[in-house]
Amino acid sequence: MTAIPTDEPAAAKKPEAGGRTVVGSCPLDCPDGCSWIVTVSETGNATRLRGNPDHPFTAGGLCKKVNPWLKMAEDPARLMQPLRRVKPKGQRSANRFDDFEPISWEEAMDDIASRFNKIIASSGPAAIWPFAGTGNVGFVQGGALPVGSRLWNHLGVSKHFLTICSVSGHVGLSYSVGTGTGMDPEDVVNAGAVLIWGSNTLVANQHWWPFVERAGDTGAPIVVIDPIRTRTAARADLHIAPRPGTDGALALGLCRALIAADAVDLEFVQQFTVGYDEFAVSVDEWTLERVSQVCGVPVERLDGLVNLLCDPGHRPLAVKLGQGMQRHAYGGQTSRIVSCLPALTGSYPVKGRPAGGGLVYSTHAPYKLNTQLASGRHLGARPRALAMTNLAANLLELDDPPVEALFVHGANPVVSNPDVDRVRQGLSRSDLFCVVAEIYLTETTDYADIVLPSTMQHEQWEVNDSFAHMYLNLNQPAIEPPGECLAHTEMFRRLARAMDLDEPELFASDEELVAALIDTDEYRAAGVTLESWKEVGWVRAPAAGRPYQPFDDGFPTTSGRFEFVSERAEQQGHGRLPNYRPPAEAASGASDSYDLVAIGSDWHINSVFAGTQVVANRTKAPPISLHPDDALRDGIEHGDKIVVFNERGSFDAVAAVDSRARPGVAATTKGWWAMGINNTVVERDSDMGRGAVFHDNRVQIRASDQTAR
Ligand SMILES: Nc1nc2c(c(=O)[nH]1)N[C@H]1C(S)=C(S)[C@@H](COP(=O)(O)OP(=O)(O)OC[C@H]3O[C@@H](n4cnc5c(=O)[nH]c(N)nc54)[C@H](O)[C@@H]3O)O[C@H]1N2
Ligand SMILES: Nc1nc2c(c(=O)[nH]1)N[C@H]1C(S)=C(S)[C@@H](COP(=O)(O)OP(=O)(O)OC[C@H]3O[C@@H](n4cnc5c(=O)[nH]c(N)nc54)[C@H](O)[C@@H]3O)O[C@H]1N2
Ligand code: SF4
Ligand SMILES: [Mo]
Repeated sequence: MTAIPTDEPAAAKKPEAGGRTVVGSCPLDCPDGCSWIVTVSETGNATRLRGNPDHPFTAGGLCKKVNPWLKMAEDPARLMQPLRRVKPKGQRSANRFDDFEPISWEEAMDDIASRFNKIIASSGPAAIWPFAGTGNVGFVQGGALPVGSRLWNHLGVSKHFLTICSVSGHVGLSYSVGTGTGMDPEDVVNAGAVLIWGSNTLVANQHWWPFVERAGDTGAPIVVIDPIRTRTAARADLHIAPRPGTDGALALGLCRALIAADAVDLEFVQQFTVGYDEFAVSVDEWTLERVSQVCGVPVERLDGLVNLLCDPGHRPLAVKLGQGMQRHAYGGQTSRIVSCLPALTGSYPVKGRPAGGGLVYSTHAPYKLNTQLASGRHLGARPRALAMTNLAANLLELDDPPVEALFVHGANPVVSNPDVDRVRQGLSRSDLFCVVAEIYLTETTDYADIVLPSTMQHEQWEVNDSFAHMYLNLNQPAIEPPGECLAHTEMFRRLARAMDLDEPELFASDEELVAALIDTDEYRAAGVTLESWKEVGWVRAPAAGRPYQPFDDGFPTTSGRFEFVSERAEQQGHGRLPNYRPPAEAASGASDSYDLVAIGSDWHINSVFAGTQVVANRTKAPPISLHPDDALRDGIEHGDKIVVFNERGSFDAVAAVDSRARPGVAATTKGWWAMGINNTVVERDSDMGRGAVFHDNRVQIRASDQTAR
């Protein structure tokens, strides 16, 4: 297999330093779900972290974001004890720690318990909002269930919808495929062509790339559709750069072209789909000329893609559906449209067809964990659900009852949420009680009343799945937590005690919670026990057969088939047929403004570690890449200081004039704490699932008075 592209590939080959090794897993919101090995010295220190060479997807390498993990854990800025705010919210001292006083765990828990009890008595439990982010996406300590669910269910507080990441695509695909799980990404090695649509795979999903390359080695062309010439796009055989948010039009045009060229797999369509005839008529308006106008891509380039898709030698077709194109007003619908391409080309892994094509989006279906038991859903009902991406509106406008307390963990909304100026306003409310469990002081802890020091992954129990493979990783604590850091699970046990609760399920140990997750007939039948799992550290999800043939019994839709037409979509206001609508702000074609697209950085994942000295020593605040034609028009030169602004907010940056972004697009990366990119992003729901519209963002750019040159 092609080597894993990590910046330190030799690390895994160094001889063992001595001491014992503990298998764990990366907790970050990254599709790759790496399994890792921690070496622990005889004195109980973690001395080395490396990728697990035995894990089929990790294959021995981590990534440059996580390689310095142990350094991050020992950073002097790491939180080591509970803190209580002593300065006004929102004002930060030169030394962030000066805004707080250290307190004991007992004081912290008593403060939180008495405030929560007061709020419950006066306004009801719905006034409390547990706000879980993606800093850790595990099932025990992180945002997957999320952690604390047993307590939250028992109290009946507001439910948290983790809408910040991939929800629109999931809902969009539910109307056509019936699920977000379309194929085993490893099976891409058997693909006849790979279409990477709105994903910077080499950076955001790098452990999948070797599998893609293996398909390439056997002659499968690799196509990337992305308004930015990312590292992935630069490596592709064909790169199409549409205007942001116009992918639906492009996909409909490709469907029409396949139909017009008689290149549709009619046998598949007849046997496994519904609504094809109606769909075929509806796409007739999407000629390549029209697509070219809407997407801003020359017809000749589109022709190249059409020829490739029509070639029966390039099947099955594997489409990697990234998150880029769903972060728009009609992002859900776009995902639904793109899912039609593997259907028209007969590529989904159905009975009798080789696995190798379909959609790569999520891999959640085969895990089948007992989340019901682990989260204690039977312990109580939740009165309402609040969307993570509506934080500002929920803090500033919600009534009956208003949000009076937040318990934030693994989230940094002052960097990552949309409309950060309004988020700050909401968090500044003097009547809001805000608890943040963190590993560092962040832009968000500037608004915390109480800060709780969390353990990091190598110090805690955790269970992690992946959204790019089908192995379930077990993370075992390798070392004792430093200072007074506590696992989130322990925080919730202590909080339950401080609130005078006596429901026994609130006090389950971490190992009991881990065991609850695999307490199912399927895991039992596969012989997966906590003990056997501990030894290896990962297990292939029992429901993920090899090859993975999820549609052997039909598609999980109402009709049991892939649905080109969907009654349910029609009832829910999304149209009976897949249909294109332009984005709200992007792709306007106006020559006085840009579509701002901020994607994953090479150096950090979202805002995790992005404000630390370790990262600052390795990289600088990201520049804003502008196309040379745009820069020339606006009198901006490479290295100029610029101001990026719109009616919602502004931020300062440095321009990079290069050919990364297509004309009309300003490209940068997300997560850098001090930059304020999301000051300009609107807090608007996408069409499906209340997803965020991060890339549907029109901004203006001007040179600062003072230039860097
Ligand atoms: N190194 C690194 N890896 C990461 C992350 C990170 O921050 N850093 N973040 C992680 C997280 S949380 C997630 S959700 C995943 C996301 O990973 P991806 O699915 O790769 O999502 P994005 O980074 O949002 O955008 C991917 C690509 O979509 C392109 N794009 C933007 N708008 C459009 C559009 O309208 N149409 C098309 N066709 N393309 C568009 C962008 O230019 C970008 O190259 O990555 C994870 N991996
Ligand atoms: N403009 C723009 N904005 C975006 C996106 C985009 O593409 N463009 N992408 C969006 C996406 S895909 C996502 S997923 C969101 C992410 O947004 P969030 O879910 O808010 O995640 P982060 O901003 O990364 O913040 C995670 C926090 O968790 C902390 N943390 C890390 N590990 C631990 C731990 O073990 N315990 C605790 N308690 N804390 C920990 C980190 O220090 C960090 O402050 O951002 C979104 N924001
Ligand atoms: S961030 Fe992704 S690639 Fe890096 S170690 Fe974690 S799971 Fe692996
Ligand atoms: Mo994400």
